[in-house]
Amino acid sequence: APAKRLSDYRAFPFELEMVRLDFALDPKATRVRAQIAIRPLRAAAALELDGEQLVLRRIAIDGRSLTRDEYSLSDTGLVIGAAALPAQPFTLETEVEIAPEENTALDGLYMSNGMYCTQCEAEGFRKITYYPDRPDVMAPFHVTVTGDAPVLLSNGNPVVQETGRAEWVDPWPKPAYLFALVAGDLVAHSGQFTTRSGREVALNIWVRPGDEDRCAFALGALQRAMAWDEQVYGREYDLDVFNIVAVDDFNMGAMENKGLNIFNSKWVLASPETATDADFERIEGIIAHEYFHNWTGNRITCRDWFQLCLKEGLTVFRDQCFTADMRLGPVKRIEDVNTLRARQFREDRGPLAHPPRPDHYREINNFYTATVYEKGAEIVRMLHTLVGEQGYRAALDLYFERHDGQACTIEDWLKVFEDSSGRDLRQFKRWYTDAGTPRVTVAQSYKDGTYTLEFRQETAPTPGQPQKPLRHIPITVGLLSPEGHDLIETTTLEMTLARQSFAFEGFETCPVPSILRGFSAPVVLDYAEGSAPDPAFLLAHDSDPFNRWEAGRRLSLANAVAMAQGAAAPDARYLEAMGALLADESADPAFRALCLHLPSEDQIAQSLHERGMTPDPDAIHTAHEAMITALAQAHEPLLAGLYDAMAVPGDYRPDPEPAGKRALRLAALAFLSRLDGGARARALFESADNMTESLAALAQCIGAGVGAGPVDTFRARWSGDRLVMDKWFTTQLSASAPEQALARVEALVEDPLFDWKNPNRFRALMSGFSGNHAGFHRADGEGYRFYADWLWKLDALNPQVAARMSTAFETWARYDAGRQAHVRSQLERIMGEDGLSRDLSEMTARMLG
Ligand code: BAL
Ligand code: ZN
Repeated sequence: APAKRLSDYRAFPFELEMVRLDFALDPKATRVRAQIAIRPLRAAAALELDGEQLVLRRIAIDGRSLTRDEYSLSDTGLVIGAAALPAQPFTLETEVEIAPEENTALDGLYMSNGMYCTQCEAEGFRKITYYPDRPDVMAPFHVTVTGDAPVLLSNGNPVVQETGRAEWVDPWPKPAYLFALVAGDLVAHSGQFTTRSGREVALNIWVRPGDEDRCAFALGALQRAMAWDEQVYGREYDLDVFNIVAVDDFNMGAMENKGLNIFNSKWVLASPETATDADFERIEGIIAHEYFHNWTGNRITCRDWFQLCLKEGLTVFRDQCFTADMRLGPVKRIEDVNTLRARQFREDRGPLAHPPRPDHYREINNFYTATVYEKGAEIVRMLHTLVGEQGYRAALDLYFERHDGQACTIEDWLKVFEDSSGRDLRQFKRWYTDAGTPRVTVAQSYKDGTYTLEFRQETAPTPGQPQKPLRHIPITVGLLSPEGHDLIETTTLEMTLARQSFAFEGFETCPVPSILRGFSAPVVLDYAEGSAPDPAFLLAHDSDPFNRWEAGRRLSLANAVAMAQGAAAPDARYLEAMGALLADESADPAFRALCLHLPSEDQIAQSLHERGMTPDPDAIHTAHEAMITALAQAHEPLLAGLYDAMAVPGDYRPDPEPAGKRALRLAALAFLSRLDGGARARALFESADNMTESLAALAQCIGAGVGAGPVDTFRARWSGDRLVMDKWFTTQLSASAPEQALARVEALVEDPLFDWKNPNRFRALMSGFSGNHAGFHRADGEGYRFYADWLWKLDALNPQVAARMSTAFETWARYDAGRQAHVRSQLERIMGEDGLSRDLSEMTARMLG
């Protein structure tokens, strides 16, 4: 198929006034009748409807069946010629048959554990009925469902609920990608919320019987999100019910269907015994994210899929701010930047780099990426920084007022900021249209009391974009005295030129710069020769928590890079600085835990590549291990003290305070396990009453090589719990020694619990393996071969997940010629296979370049 292009956008020449759908459910032959009230907007236009894998039984206009020459059918849709269409409003009726049971791609209407469910974003609705499956076509829906399931759900409010039959009305015009239907044997964990104008909303979390005691946290998170959106954005919920359904087989994390969110059960179900602190935090964030889409995505949607980051970048930013408010703001910011660098910077440096708003694609499902989501959120954050808190709220108020009920573009979005703030954002728009991570280099000088920062910016070419115009970059800075006190108020400099200087006057001595506070722009920051502040000083004194952490990371990375190139040990100043931080009881435990997390091996490889060197995965692994051992040896008493002091007495609570203590305790355990042969880990594994400690202890037991005991015990205890078993698969691979990773993964695919058709299980195993950096990047290429075999196998069943998982190969150009040749031969092998999906073929072709 040829690429779709942004420049080809044309408005749809019809308006849909009402959509009535009638489903008669059957696993093998579900019948879908559609009655669509259509108003022509332009004379003599043909009516183009998308449709895939549908068996057409009837098609009529205003009750008259169409003759075969009045429409044409293809694999991708149906076109009714203009001659067959009335000039006045008319009703189109169709009846199709589909087979949910045979739908293994989990896109459209499918079955999971005997339950019917749907996933329509981006283009799944066309597998349900013939329809203009594009986000700019919005309509109210009236849905009737008949079937023998006890619970029958769709979007909107229920108007009929009888045994075997339900009707749902969604009065808010919506695009088809937000349609949802669920039918099955489900039980609800229920609650309610009263909106600020007094609307009573019934809240239900629907799960399989047996899971209802794992819903309370998600329900509370939903109530907190609803209150937060009223307080912070002035946005209120607009239906009488809000339903969430947990589904075991799901391609995505969750989906914001209007009034009927469908969630991967991984991101709803939580109990202390089965979910980790990180899971609890993620669940809260994802529940909020999907809820927030009700306004940013549903009430105001995207004109076309090129604008995906309009809803995703904004909604990620909103969920980040929500979590920051619910938990520890600075810790959340550090976690988000870590994710951004690990996923988006990695994407931006490789063959899959694309702008947050791409201008062409073959398969839109391949663009649900870190660039669209996480970088999209960074762009909204920069707008927030540029116009300030009040300016941001004014812009958002205008956005909702001006565009409610519309399908919008990035241009519309930027225009509300321009109109409400009076700013010119034409240069800023580059962040949306251009790929690549800018590199900002700063040089400092000091003379006669004046301190000057001179910045340079450059962005390397990315696929299809050889020229990189200059960006508008907000750079938030502070200046510190030699004693570590702030000398100025934190201020944001706006860089718009290739080279730009900013002078600060009135200093008796040369200050110490704290640059890019809060990570005010998604750039790589470098220092010119002689201009770098001492990271140990900033780690000890910076009042900006992000930059304090960043200083520690700079130190860690510099040491890791040096050791990967042969340095025998980390330098003494680094060990000393980390020790001082560990001992700093004024620093939050969660913050100290983050400082103790060394950069991952993949991050070290990326850092070497950024510095023009070829990473050697084995040397990186050795260096990483040696750093952990050196830190452990240097600070054993301190670490042991923390391990004991951070134990949290009493019942488990997933709150930020005890979670922070556990994080620090478990970070200390990771070091101590290098010295005690895994004794502490083993004891903790046996005594832990919560999954956070249990899983971390399991990982350390594996790393310390205490034998198969804990691995087998864990499996025996949790074999009936699918979500916990996913963790078991992942942890064995991520924690195993690289030279054992391939043998282990080859054994695990033979485990009867490895259900490769379940996306969570497949991802758990394969991401665990590819996350074992040196194990995956074996010099003999056998890791690549194993992985490619499975991608190809999965592609025949579930192209979306196969394509998503193929990104394990996106970094291949970093490595030596031998590894490159191995990856290339695997990608070429996949490319040469018959029947390859459009999803995986696009990804493979882009990676081959
Ligand atoms: N719209 C797909 C899932 C999400 O981003 O919320
Ligand atoms: Zn989203």
